[in-house]
Amino acid sequence: MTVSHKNMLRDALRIRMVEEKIIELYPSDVIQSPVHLSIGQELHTVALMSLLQTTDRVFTTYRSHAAYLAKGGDLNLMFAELYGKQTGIAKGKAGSMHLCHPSTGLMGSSAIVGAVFSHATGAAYADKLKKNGDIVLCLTGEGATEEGTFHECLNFSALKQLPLVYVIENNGLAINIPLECRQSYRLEALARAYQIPYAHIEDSFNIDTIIAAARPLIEQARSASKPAVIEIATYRYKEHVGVSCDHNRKHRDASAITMWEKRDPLIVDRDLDAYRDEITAEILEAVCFAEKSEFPDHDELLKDVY
Ligand SMILES: Cc1ncc(C[n+]2csc(CCOP(=O)(O)OP(=O)(O)O)c2C)c(N)n1
Repeated sequence: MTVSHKNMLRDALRIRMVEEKIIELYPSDVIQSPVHLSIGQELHTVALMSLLQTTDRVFTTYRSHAAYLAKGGDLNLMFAELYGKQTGIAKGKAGSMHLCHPSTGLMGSSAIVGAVFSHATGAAYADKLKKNGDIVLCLTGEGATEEGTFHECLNFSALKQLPLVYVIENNGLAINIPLECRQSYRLEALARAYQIPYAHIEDSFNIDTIIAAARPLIEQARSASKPAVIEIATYRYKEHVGVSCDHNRKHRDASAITMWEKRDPLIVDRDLDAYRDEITAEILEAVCFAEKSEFPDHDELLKDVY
């Protein structure tokens, strides 16, 4: 295993452990925000972000913890935001669903399904006009591709040849509705209809496969200003929103999680245990920072709000 593979696994484990801490804290109500956990979906996010530069910009959804941390977002500011504190990344106004960290390129996340397609497409258009060599990555679930804005953005980004990669995390569920009840199209055919290059990543736990599929499209977005669609088959371990499991409900097969967990490097690779103490210490420091921080004053309520 290469050093960079080890670093990616470590970074993915860090995201997993941050969310495990959120699960532990959640029943105490100190976290003042709904949470949509990425557990199961961390490794491909880290691998994709490793192909970006700091000035490349990322837009994502309410399921934002993995992208925020993988793009370099500050952990203290994230926990303070989840706690609703003044020191949070958005002074406690954003919560988990709207994390952002512009200085490292995480421009925004949105609870409105599909909204970030147009934000990302606009940002990529700006990059193209400025000729700054940066690219934009837009990370959403497959359910969001059912929104009309996705189709408009594909058309616009193909027409203007924007430096933009749409990454679609296909976890097979939108809340609790399975894919086969929702979509009449295949994403590949849709991308090809707009003459946009497409790659499918079948194994979201295999760093080599992810990098091999994504690198050419990301490089092409940068060097030749071309849009791309990357679809990743993945699995969300927890319920849509909240910290519990939903495998006891009817909408998914309870045996599937065992299949994913058996192959999950963050569970089966015991070498990663070497990183746990150091990550735990970092997380405890961030929680402590959040706990010691003040809540915003009442007169902050309408500041920075448009
Ligand atoms: C415009 C809009 N419609 C509906 C919703 C309610 N909603 C929230 S999440 C979600 C499912 C999205 O699924 P997907 O895009 O696959 O992402 P995942 O949650 O699986 O990451 C829906 C329908 C919303 N937030 N915004």
